[in-house]
Amino acid sequence: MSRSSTAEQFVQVLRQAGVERVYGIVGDSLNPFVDAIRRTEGIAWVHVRNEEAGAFAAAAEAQLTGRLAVCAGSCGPGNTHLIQGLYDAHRSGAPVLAIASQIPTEQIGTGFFQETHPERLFVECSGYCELVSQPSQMPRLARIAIQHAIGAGGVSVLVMPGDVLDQRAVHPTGEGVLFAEQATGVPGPEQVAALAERLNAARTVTLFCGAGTRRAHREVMELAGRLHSPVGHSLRGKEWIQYENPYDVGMSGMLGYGACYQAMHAADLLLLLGTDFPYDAFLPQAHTVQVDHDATRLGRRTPLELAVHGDVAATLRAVLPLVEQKPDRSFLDQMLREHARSLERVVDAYTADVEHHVPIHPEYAAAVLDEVAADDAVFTVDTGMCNVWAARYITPNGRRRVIGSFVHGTMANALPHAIGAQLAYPRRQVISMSGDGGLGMLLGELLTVALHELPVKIVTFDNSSLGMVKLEMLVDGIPDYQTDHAPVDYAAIAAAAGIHALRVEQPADVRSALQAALSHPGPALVDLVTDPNAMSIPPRITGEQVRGFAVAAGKIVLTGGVGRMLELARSNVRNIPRPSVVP
Ligand SMILES: Cc1ncc(C[n+]2csc(CCOP(=O)(O)OP(=O)(O)O)c2C)c(N)n1
Repeated sequence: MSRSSTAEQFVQVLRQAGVERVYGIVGDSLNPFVDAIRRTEGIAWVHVRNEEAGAFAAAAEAQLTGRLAVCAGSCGPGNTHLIQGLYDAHRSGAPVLAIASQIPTEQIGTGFFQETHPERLFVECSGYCELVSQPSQMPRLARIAIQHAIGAGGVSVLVMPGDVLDQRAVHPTGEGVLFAEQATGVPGPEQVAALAERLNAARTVTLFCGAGTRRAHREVMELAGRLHSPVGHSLRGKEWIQYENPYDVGMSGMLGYGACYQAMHAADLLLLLGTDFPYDAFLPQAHTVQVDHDATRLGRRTPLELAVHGDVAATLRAVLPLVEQKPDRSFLDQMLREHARSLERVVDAYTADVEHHVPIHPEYAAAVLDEVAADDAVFTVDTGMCNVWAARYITPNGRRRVIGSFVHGTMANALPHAIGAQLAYPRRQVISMSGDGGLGMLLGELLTVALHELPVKIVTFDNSSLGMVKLEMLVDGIPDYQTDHAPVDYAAIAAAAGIHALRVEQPADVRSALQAALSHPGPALVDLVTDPNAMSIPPRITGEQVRGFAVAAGKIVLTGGVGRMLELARSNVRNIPRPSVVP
C-alpha cells in the first residue's frame, strides 16, 4: 500500500480533530499542504486577504466554539503577518493551531530568500512552537501541538518546511485519541472552609466577575442572594453575568460605568471570581479574596487575604452549603441606587435626545443596534470606542455573544473575527461593530466577506477619527494631534466590492438602515457617519485627569477656534461625572 505524503497525513490528523477549514493565503512552501486540503473531504481552504485576518478568524472561531481552529501562513512574510492575530488568540486562550511553512530544509541558516525562524518568532504568542524537520516526527508532533492548544488553551505553531510536507509519510496515521474534556477543578475542603469563613465574617461583600464566570451564572446569583452582594463585572465578564442579575452594579475599568468601582472599594470584602482584570489601579488593593481556575493568576493584580484555586462554578457549589444568609441588605440597596443614579447621568444622558443630533451620536446608534439585533446575535467589536459602545449598549441575555480583542487590544479585529464567527455559525446573525480606523486597517477583508458570500453585517462607526486616542490625548492634557482625517465613504467602497451597503448621515435613518442590513440575506455594510466628539468619560477619573481635560481644552481653544470646543463641550457636558469624582 502506498503511503500518503506528510502533508496528507497531517490533514488527516486535522480532520480527526474535527477541523473543517484552514484560513490563510496559499504560497510556495505551503502548497503541498494546500493541495492536500484540496484532495481531502470535509476540510476547506478559506482564502483571506491578509494572514493576520486568518489568525483573527481562527481566534474567533476557537473562542466561540471552544474547538480547535486553524490558520496558515507561507514562509517569511506569510508567517510574520500571522503574528497580530496569534497574539490575540493566545492571550484570549483560544485553541488555535498555526501552520507556519518554512523554506527548504537544506537552506535554513543560509540567509535564503524569505528566511525567518518561525520557532523563534512565535515563541511569545504561543504555548507550543516546534519545527518539523523530518516526516518521521509526524503524525506525533501534529497531535502534540493540537493537544497543547486545546489542553492549555492557546496557540500552537508547527513550523513545516515545504520539502518535508512533500515527502512520503513514514509512520501510519493511526487514530490517536485527543481532546479530552477539561476536568473541573474543585478546591480542597480546607480552602472551601476558609472561603466560607471569610464570606461569613465580612459584613459586606462585593463580587467582581470575569470571563471565568462562564457557566457560573446560577451559582454567582445564589451566592449574591445569600450575601446581599453587589455584583460587578469586567468587560469580558459582562456577557456571562450581567443578564438576569438583580445585583448588577456595572463594569469597572477605563471603559466602565455605574457603581462597580464604588462597590468594590466600599465593601468589607471583595471576591474576585474568574477574572484577571488587568487595571490594578481600579482594585482596592486590600480585603480581597480571589478564585480562579488558573493558579498562576492568583494574586498577580492585588494582594490577597485568601487565594482559592478552582473552577468558579464548582468552587461556589462547594462553598454555598457553608455560607450563611446575611440579614442586612442596606449596602446592596445603597449600591443599586448609586448605580441607577450614575447610569441616568452617564449613560442615558447621551441617548435621551440625540435622535436629531447630526452627526449621528454613536451611543444613539449603538442603542438602536442593540434593539434591532437578534437575540442570539454574535457581536464582534473593534478596539477603540466600539468597545465602549458595546460595553454600554449591547444587552447580554445569555444567548448573544460579544467578543473582541479584549486582552491583546489590537485594532482591526472586528471584521476578521466576524469572518471566523460567521463560518463557525452560518445561520447566526454576526455583526461586526467596526471603527473606521479598524475597518481601514484590514479593509481587504471586505473582499473576503464578498468572495465567500458571508452574510456578515458590518456596522461602521465612521467618525473620521481615531476616537479612542483622541480621548486619551485630551485626558492626558495634550491637544489631539493626528487623530482626525478626511471622511471616507466606506459604503461606496463596500458597494464596489459587491457588498450591499448604505451610508447613513441622518439619525432618523439609523433604525431603518440597520434593519434593512440585518434582514439582507447576504453581506451588508452600514456606514454610520458619527460624531467624532462623542466621547465617554470613565466613571472614576482622577482630579489630575479632569485637570488634564481642562488643559487640553484650553489648548484647543487657543489653536483651533471655539467652534470645535463648543461641539466638544456640548457632546461631553452631560457625561462628566458629578463632583464626587473630583477631589
Ligand atoms: C494595531 C493597533 N494600532 C494602534 C492602536 C492604538 N489605538 C487604540 S484605539 C485606536 C483608535 C481606533 O480608531 P477607530 O477604529 O477609528 O475607532 P474609534 O475609537 O474612533 O471609534 C488606536 C489608534 C491599537 N490598539 N492597535
